[in-house]
Parts: sequence; structure tokens; C-alpha cells
Amino acid sequence: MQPIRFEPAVRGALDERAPVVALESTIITHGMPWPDNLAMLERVEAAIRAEGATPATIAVIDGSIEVGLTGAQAQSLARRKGGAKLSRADLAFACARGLTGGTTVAATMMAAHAAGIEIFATGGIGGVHKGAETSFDISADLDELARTPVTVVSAGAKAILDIAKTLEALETRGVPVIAVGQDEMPAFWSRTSGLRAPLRLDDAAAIARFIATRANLPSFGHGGVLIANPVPAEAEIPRDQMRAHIETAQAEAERDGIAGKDVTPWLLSRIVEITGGRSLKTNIALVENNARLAARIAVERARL
Ligand code: PSU
Ligand code: MN
Repeated sequence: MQPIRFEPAVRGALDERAPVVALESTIITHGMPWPDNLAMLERVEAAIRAEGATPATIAVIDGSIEVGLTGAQAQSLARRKGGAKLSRADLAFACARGLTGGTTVAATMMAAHAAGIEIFATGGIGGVHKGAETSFDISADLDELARTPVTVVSAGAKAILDIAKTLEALETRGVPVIAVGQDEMPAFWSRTSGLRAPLRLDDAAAIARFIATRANLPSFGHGGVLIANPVPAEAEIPRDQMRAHIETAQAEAERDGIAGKDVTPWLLSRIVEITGGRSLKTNIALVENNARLAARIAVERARL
């Protein structure tokens, strides 16, 4: 059995050292409902191709880590109910047991790095949950950013999290966090968070130069980089509106005893209901926006 398999277009692009952008799949299996999840993936892959890069969506199918999905594989993953949510702790187990599931930011970073892909686009990373001082719920995405040299293009940490604590945890782990085009850290559905981002760069070329410089500094290039790209203004839900929705969903999750891996998917889908579908439109718009920026970074990086 081959643990990592490449879709032919992705293999070809990597062999030619052409720009490739990895995409995660927990967002497909657990982050969005069918059929919006598949429509999102198709739009996002098209946006990457339009910028001159090759998309490589990563997932585990029947125990094999797929780097790049065929249309049929993407559709069957998106339709599937009850697939696994696979993070660092689950990846080898899923391979051994022949499971199928979506890879989180952490697991996708591992697979992307193993495949030789440097740039990865997602919606929002996992981080330190509200109430983590008692629940200890801190996403494995943060430790992965500390150890695996992949640049993750996000709209920040999901606003259901404690963003201030998430920034502290990233600083502790030595992860550069770079806001794009503004001083403030974005907050997923909203362009603002009320918190200053640690670092700022204004375009894809500057980000590509930073990644290249860092990779060339001996022993500095370990670990990942987090790019925090604000959602486009026309798609954003302002922070004061989101705050109330998040508090409502959070209180319901606590009441119903939602815990562990279920917390993030549960809150995201409840917030889609509470906002009458508006948060899903925003989520799709921000992933597409991140994919476009990631593709531009990959194109600039390939020139350096
Ligand atoms: N971004 C989205 N939707 C998602 C996720 C990110 O727009 O569903 C997923 C990512 O895969 C991320 C995961 O790694 O949520 C975090 O889960 P947890 O908090 O359980 O680590
Ligand atoms: Mn968690």
C-alpha cells in the first residue's frame, strides 16, 4: 500500500516546480453542509487555477493520503455522512485502518510538507477555545504551525475561539503571524478583532519574499507561518453582530455538553442556522479570497 498518492496534475506541477496550493478537507466534511461544501471546493480550486497555480486538496480516502482529488473523489467525500475528522493524532491510525475522512489544518500541513508543498489555504485555523483555562481545549493546529514549515493562508483564527489567547499561544510557539494590508488581526467572518496583529505585510510578493528569506536563514526556517487575510468588505459580517451570535451558540453548546472534536463543527453549523445562512456565504467568500492570495504567493515564490 502506498500511503501518499498524488493526483497526476499535482504530481506534474510538483515535478516541474510549478506553483501548487494545498487545501484542507475538514472544511468539506465537517465545516460546511452538502452541497455548499462541494460548490465551495469547486470555486476555490477554480480561483487557484485562474491565478496560475495548481490546487491540491488533501484528504484520506480508504486509508490512503490523497494529494489532489479527482472530481469523483471530491464529490463522494463532500456527500459522505459520518466521515472522520483527522488531525495529527489520527492520520496514521486512519491509514492503518483504511478510513476515509477530512484532514484538519494540522494534518493537512503534515501531508503538504511530506508532499513538498509550501503554501496552503484554508478558512480559519483552530486555536485556543474560550474557557480553555478549564477545558484545556487547544487545537493541534497551533503546535503544527510551530513544527511544520508550511505557510497557512487563513482569515485568522475562527472567531468562536479566544483570539487573544490564540495569539499568545502562537507567540509562545514562535509562529510569525502576519496580517495582510491592515494592522489589526482579522476575526474570520469579520475584518476586525480589536487586537493588533503581531506583523503586517501588504501583498503576495512581500509575503513570498518573507517566506524565501526565512527558509534561507539557517535553522530559522523550521515551523510554519500564519497569514491572516481579512474577509472582503462586501462579504463581512461586522464584529458587533457576530459577537451576539457566537455567544448564543456557545451557551447552547455548553448546555448540550458538546466537547472535544465536535465543538468546532457544532458551533460553525449552529452559527449558519442562527444567521439564516449568511455566515456560510461569508465563510465561502473568505476561503476563496484566501485561496486566491495563496495562489499569488505560490506564483511569486516559484519565481524567486
Ligand atoms: N476553517 C473553516 N472551517 C473549518 C475548519 C477551518 O472555515 O471547519 C476546520 C479546520 O480543519 C481546522 C479545524 O483545522 O476546523 C479545527 O478544529 P479543532 O478546533 O477541533 O482543532
Ligand atoms: Mn479541540
